[in-house]
Amino acid sequence: MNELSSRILCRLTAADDFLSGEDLSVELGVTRSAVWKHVDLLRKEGYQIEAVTGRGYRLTGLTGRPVEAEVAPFLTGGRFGRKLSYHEATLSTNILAKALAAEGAPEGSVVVADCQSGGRGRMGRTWVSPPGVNLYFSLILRPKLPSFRVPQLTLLVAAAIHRALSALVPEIEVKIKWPNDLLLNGRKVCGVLCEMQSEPDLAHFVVVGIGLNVNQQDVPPELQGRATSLFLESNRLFSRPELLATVLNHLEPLYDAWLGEEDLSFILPYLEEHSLLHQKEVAIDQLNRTVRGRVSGIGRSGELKLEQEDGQTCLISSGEAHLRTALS
Ligand code: BT5
Repeated sequence: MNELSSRILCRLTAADDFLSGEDLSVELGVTRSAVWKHVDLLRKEGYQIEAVTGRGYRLTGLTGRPVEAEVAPFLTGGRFGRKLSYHEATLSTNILAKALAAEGAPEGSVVVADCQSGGRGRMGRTWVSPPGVNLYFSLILRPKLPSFRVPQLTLLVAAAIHRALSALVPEIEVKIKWPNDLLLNGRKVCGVLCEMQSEPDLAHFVVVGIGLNVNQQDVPPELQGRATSLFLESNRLFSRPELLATVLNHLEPLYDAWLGEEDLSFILPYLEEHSLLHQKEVAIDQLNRTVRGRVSGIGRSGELKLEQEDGQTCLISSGEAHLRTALS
């Protein structure tokens, strides 16, 4: 959607009544025929806009796409999501957001796509991103903190998503799987990928990428048994704009609180309470080794506390965790 269409749509969604074409053209600094042309473009995108001579334009139907004008009415915070760029298709919202951040986009800016052709997970993995059903978005953050604190963000974001999902889908228990997954009934519904540009003493920016399976009705063969969606677990369809705003609304105050703290101590009880791995036997695959043990908690910087067979406790800061069965 182009800039002018988006601004007209934002004004129409915020208005309670008709907006005159004259007022819109003055406010946006364009001709009345430009306003008319962009209203027509919005209609072609699926928006229902009534036009009445002498009164102007009134919005009567939205599309349910996570564009700025549809997300904004649900936002409660001052920064996160207030600037939002929407793309029908892109390679990866994290790649777009990193380019925007490098150009100086402010903290809280969000990039959303309806689908991704190269959605990314950690360590070169792929995030399956079909169109029309899910949320794929990236949030730009500029924490004025030394870069060693940035890895804590992944679990902080997971906690915020957990709160958002628990509020919207109270009938289902949501679990956080260290370090970056959210699960419903043991299957992955959401993944977080944080990427940072920094110097040792200062993080320049962080891009927080979130993929959330919302209304997807079938799981692709390669993810059978491992992935799910909010729809598949609850049999309800969700508004993507409302869901996106709800995640941002929970994350903004949590992030602000974290900036004033030394570490994740303030949220550890919450993370441990909702952790899938807490007090479980696990195997953690790292680059060139697998570590086994029983999870006894989460460290202040977000590490997994693992009690090993020899009785020693070690702190694991990265890796892929698996619950151990009797055989593994
Ligand atoms: C993640 O990586 O879970 C991070 C995913 C972040 C995706 C978002 S979408 C918006 C933004 N732009 C991007 O390009 N990325 C971010 P990881 O822990 O490495 O998990 C990846 C693994 O999850 C894959 O190897 C699959 O096994 C599984 N997977 C892939 N697509 C999935 C999906 N749609 N739902 C559930 N599981 C999926």
